[in-house]
Amino acid sequence: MPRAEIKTVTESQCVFENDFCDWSRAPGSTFNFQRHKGQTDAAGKTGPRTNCKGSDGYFIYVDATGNPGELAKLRSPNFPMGHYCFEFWYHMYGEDMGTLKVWVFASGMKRKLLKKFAKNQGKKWFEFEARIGNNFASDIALDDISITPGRCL
Ligand SMILES: [Ca+2]
Repeated sequence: MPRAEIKTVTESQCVFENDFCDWSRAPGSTFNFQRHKGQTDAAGKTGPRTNCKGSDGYFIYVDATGNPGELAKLRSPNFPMGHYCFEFWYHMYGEDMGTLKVWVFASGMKRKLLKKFAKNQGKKWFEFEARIGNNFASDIALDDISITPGRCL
């Protein structure tokens, strides 16, 4: 499937109620995030029961059942050089929990873990990388991802 062209934007806010907004599957993925609402596991052993506001809205998650070790990567649109406030809600509950990383990329640079990222040259983008654990109790959920210009207040 051809990849859609990645847009350049100055801010992005997504609550996943209707779609994935500007977020897209990144190269190297073996699995997808999916939009969902309500409990992800009937027995309540993994995953959230509600969205991040405690209500019945949508969030996105990787469904660990039957998918051990899969890797789902979700890429933001591009952003011009500058400082941004990057905030998101995440939920990682389950005995076999995998890992969630957030990377920042900038053109002409190697990727860096976001928390260690300090300066950049040129446009940049962000990527979530969710690796499912060894068993079903490894759902990883995200919601309300916000990237806005300037520093976080
Ligand atoms: Ca939501």
